[in-house]
Amino acid sequence: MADCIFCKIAAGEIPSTKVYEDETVLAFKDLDPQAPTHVLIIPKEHIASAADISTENSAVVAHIFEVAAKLSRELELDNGFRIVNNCGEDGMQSVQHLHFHMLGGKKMGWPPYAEEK
Ligand code: DGP
Repeated sequence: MADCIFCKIAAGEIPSTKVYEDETVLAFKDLDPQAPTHVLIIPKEHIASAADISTENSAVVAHIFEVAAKLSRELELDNGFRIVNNCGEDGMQSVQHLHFHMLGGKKMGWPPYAEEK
């Protein structure tokens, strides 16, 4: 997608601090980290959000979780981590290219939402 910032990062047109890359997936450090370790894992293919995952494109999502498990060892998140996907307006998704936040290095709060139900 021509005007998608994460497509541009995947294509190397916008710089990022990469922590993992293969043919279908890229992981890089979040610009605005919310934990000592905060990595974004994205498919290189443009998928707008979790609401657009289908039988045709879901294999990359399984691969993203394999990559997350590998990264958890490399990034020494032995005590655990959290994977977050924000989807759509109510989910507070700000970049319209599917991405999974991988957060670790501290004890997380729960529940994750700040507003009243
Ligand atoms: P979300 O709210 O779930 O759509 O999260 C988008 C995340 O993307 C947010 O934590 C900040 C991060 N981000 C936005 N633009 C850039 C960028 O150009 N580079 C990097 N590394 N991260 C970005």
